[in-house]
Amino acid sequence: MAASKSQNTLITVAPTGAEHTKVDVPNLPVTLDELVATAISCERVGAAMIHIHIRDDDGKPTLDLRRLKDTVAAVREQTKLIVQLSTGGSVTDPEEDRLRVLDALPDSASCSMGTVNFGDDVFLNRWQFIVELHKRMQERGIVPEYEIFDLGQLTTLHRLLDQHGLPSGGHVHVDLVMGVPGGMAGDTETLAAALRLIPDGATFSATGVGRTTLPVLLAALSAGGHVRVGMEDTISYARGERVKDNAQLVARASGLARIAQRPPLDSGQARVLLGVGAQPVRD
Ligand code: KMH
Ligand code: ZN
Repeated sequence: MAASKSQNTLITVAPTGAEHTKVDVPNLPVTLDELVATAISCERVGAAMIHIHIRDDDGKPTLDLRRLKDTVAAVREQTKLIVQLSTGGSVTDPEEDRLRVLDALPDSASCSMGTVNFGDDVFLNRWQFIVELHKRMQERGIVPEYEIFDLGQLTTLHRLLDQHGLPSGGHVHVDLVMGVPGGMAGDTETLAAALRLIPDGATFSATGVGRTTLPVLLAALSAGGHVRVGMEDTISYARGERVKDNAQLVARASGLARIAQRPPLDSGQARVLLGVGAQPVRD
């Protein structure tokens, strides 16, 4: 098995997540206006895709369909970014709400490949639920990003593709989410182990949670992979220094990608790479 190595780098920004609170992290983008402003600034410095979790009026995670649709429309209106909605939500979200996310018809959606301890919580992803997510994305023409929290989940991905076929667009793209307390470690050795299990021809992206951000970013770039950065995964920029905003993290990733001679892909190039259709034409 061999992951496909890419010449250039897809940078995904994950600006919000479901875990941090606005009280603890005041610069976290939680309103639609904040999210759109973040999307614009991150696209300017090299992001081609945005992985979105939304919040309600109290800043709490929500999977409200109306809000999700409005968010997809607003980000499409203001940027050319590939819009990826999270179907992971928060650890307490029921399966039917997570499935309903797909009715907002994003370009892409996350599809987690198994259950994992998630800090003090459990992020539950039953096999039947994974299959349902995969099939609904096939039906709706939504391109999945298979989220991998531990090595065995790559075996599950093979089982899924063997039994239920390729995703919409025909290309397999994996995101290794490393360094979650309860999941795989965020280091070069673990990344190398994961690469041996990635399906032939698939592309991969990696993100390191918390203090594993930089080791994972550098390892992924050196291995021909793509990267995800953002305040969903880390709120510290350096030891003792808080992240200023998401664009700061994207700009750092872009700079390192250029140093690695693998400059950022724009969103048009990223659409071709991932098999995501062109952005819908606006009325
Ligand atoms: N918030 C985590 C429990 C995803 O977006 O698909 C799950 C998560 C994965 O963030
Ligand atoms: Zn997420």
